[in-house]
Amino acid sequence: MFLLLCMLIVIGSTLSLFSLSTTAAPRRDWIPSVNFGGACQKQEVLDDVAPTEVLQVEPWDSSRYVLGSPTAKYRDNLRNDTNYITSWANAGFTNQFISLVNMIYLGMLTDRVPIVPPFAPDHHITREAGIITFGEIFNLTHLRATLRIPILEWRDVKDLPSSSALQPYDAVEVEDIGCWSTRQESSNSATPAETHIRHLGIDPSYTRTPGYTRMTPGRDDSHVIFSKLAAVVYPKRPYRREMENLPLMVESRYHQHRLPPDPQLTCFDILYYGTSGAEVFEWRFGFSPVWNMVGKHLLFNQRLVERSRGYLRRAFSLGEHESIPPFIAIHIRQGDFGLQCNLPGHCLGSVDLFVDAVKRQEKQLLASKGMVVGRWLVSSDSTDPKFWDEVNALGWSYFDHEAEQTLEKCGEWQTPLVDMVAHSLAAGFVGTEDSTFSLVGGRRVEDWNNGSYELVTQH
Ligand SMILES: Nc1nc2c(ncn2[C@@H]2O[C@H](COP(=O)(O)OP(=O)(O)O)[C@@H](O)[C@H]2O)c(=O)[nH]1
Ligand SMILES: *[C@@H]1O[C@H](CO)[C@@H](O)[C@H](O)[C@H]1NC(C)=O
Ligand SMILES: *[C@@H]1O[C@H](CO)[C@@H](O)[C@H](O)[C@H]1NC(C)=O
Ligand SMILES: *[C@@H]1O[C@H](CO)[C@@H](O)[C@H](O)[C@H]1NC(C)=O
Repeated sequence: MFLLLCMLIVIGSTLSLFSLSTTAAPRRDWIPSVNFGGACQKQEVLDDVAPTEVLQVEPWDSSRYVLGSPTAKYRDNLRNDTNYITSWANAGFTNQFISLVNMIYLGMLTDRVPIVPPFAPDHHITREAGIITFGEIFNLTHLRATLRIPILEWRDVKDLPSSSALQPYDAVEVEDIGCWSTRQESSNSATPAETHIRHLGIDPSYTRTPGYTRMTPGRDDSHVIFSKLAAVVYPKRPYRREMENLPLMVESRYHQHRLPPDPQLTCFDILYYGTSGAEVFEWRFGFSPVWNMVGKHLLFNQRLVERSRGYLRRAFSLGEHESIPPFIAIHIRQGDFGLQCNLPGHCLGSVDLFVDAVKRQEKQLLASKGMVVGRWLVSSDSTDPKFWDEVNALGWSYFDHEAEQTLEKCGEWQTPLVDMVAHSLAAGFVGTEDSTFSLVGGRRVEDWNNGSYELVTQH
């Protein structure tokens, strides 16, 4: 972002329109003071313009990084002095979340302004659910101010159907673009992300990221290393090893064009498998740079938090204004995990498997904070009545989404969101091994509530 700040300084000192907060503003110390005498003093005076005379525009104010209101073609709204990054995503909500947060992180490494797409239906959510934008769920104002970088959404750039559109997949303008695919070498197609691409109105051709960006050389590795991707897509003097004559991987689906990767708007099919290079699926570990630097600063919008507090009060039979006592959230991932018994931890187990872990969390909260837990909230994607009977038998609470009519009133995306936001309010958390829905819930409890979490392996 350094270059962009400098640009603002120049504008600021000529028009006196913008001022930067003192910590962000580089002083023009590099201008040699010898032989300039009075000129340098004049510069100092300019730098110290009284705050009342200037309009405060933070450098991360994202409206500065598009030319104006959303346009029919995204390309007509990009600034010719700015570089951008975007990606699509696939699978369930949390898988998409991880992909998009990984993309924002790669934007930070490459001085590129992230353009965040909405969540779009794939597994778990039907096409009819339509899209839901990132900023409707997460507080981007807070994220921009915390990271001190601009972050755009696609809806800021291109005129797109809104979240309430019933068929948001027919963009008026379909634009050609060359993108990168992180797909492993044994596959000849990019990750489809069909609903994203249809919604955004883009028709990408793909070039596979160079072999050296992989965690493990070989044909079957999907994991790509952030710093190596950054070296390849950095706007100035990118690293060119293995870059010359990279073959096109797949031509575009609609127009059959064969564009090489776009230098100004770098785009990836997905970045779910991004890693610093230390480990695969790095969000599992305390050191995860993406979680620590970006993910944990993505707070839910206040309206969603208030809504989940309401659900908690009703589930715990509390009055409307009663405060919610410390509780343990328990996420039991079922659904398609039951169809994947060959994968470790993916067979469905009984609710009893979670009892010991819950007891350990209670003990720890008592020992470390003297906190006595008297409420438990279970959430799951299970639709099996026997499962919910077992939960009842343990005296644990759950949201009655049927009685609340969450789906009917709020739409398909909101049922998991109500549950997810409730998880983030817990004092302790027990989830399911290998579920990212659980993992990210646990990490929020750890970092936002100073709690702890444990993931249970189902067998
Ligand atoms: N409402 C609700 N939906 C869930 C729950 N657990 C899983 N799901 C659904 O299943 C999806 C799982 O996909 P994802 O979020 O990527 O997490 P993962 O597959 O568990 O790693 C979620 O996004 C939800 O749509 C739950 O406790 N409550
Ligand atoms: C960049 O855009 C500005 C106005 O938006 C224009 O004045 C300038 O000529 C453009 N520069 C190039 C290199 O196209
Ligand atoms: C977003 O965060 C900002 C600053 O942290 C806060 O003032 C604002 O109320 C939040 N907005 C929402 C919708 O939660
Ligand atoms: C966080 O919890 C630990 C115990 O688990 C406690 O010792 C510490 O004081 C807590 N920190 C804060 C800021 O509350």
